[in-house]
Amino acid sequence: MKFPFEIAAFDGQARTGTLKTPRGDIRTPAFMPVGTAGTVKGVYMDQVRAAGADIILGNTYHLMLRPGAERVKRLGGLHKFGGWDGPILTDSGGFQVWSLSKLRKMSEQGVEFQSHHDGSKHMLSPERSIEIQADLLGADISMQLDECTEFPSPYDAAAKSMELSLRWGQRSLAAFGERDSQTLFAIVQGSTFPELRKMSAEASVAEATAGGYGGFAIGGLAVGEGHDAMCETIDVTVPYLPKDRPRYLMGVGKPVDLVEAVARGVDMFDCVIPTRSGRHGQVWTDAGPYNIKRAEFAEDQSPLDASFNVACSTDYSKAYVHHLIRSGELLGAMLLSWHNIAYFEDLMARMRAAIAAGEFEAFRKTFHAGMVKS
Ligand code: PRF
Repeated sequence: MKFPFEIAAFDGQARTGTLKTPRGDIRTPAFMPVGTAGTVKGVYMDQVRAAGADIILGNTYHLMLRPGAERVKRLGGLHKFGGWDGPILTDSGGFQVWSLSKLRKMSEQGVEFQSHHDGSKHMLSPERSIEIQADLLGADISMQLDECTEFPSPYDAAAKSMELSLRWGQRSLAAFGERDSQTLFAIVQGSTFPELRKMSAEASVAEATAGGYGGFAIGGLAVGEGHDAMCETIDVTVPYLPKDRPRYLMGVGKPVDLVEAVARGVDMFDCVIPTRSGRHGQVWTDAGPYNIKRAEFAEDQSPLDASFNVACSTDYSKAYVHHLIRSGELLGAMLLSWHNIAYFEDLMARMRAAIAAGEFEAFRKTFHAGMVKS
């Protein structure tokens, strides 16, 4: 089914609304914390929820290898297994094979790869990816299997790769069929070539099989092209996507990327930055990130971020978190992951409010003016 998507307000290209799912509403623009292996690393699910996340992401690739998709199914599905009763979006696996598995063989059929854990051999086809996501894990939103085109790629190679993703999209749709309470998103590819992005988007939108896609993702970005080329590619893709369906920019990004993509009409994001950079001591703020390991914080008794009404940000001093991270203590990684997720979710909430008030341009300017580094 296509989940109802109610857009409450537009401000320029930016829009705010609600994607309604049987497991709860997703307020857009939305940031989805990444729960790769059934856990948002280092953060309790109730903290994720309290930080303002409506939906989290899970990964086919990781879960099929460990603990195994059939096992997750036997244990009641991913929601029950991981203790998250809100919506879950799963990525289809191709991108993680591309970025994590050294040995992979692409064919029309799918992608054959060796596990990065133990070298065991596996096959991921569009049909198997849908079976894992929708039937075994029980994802609310499944993604078509795609090929993330390498950057840079010559035009012909990017065209071939995009066309393969289109064929895999058709097979993903056919395998998905009609479902009462789950939906499937397409992924637009085409590297940074405007004509390829147009072709990919138009062909995915035209796909009428089984009612078509419930949403449209922009894949193949944040792979080395840089912020400006990413923004230009979003600009040439969005006009070919339906206004009344959610748009999801995959694997993005830094706060400045989120603000600029929202300005261009993107509704959903996911990224490991809040948790991954938190584990390395980075603290995200409106002025950009700073590293708590720096010597100047060794005796700084001020809280991580006094402007935030979240315990991790107000109840622990910079000096304490500096000590925890320098000592490799688990709690340091946990507190910063939690703070960073709260920061990203708060940024989305401020963008939603600014769009609703017709003040997004003012917000965007203030945001850029305050950003001293990123
Ligand atoms: N495809 C899929 N997942 C992704 C990407 C993609 O292109 C990206 C690109 N940044 C992140 N995650 N399936």
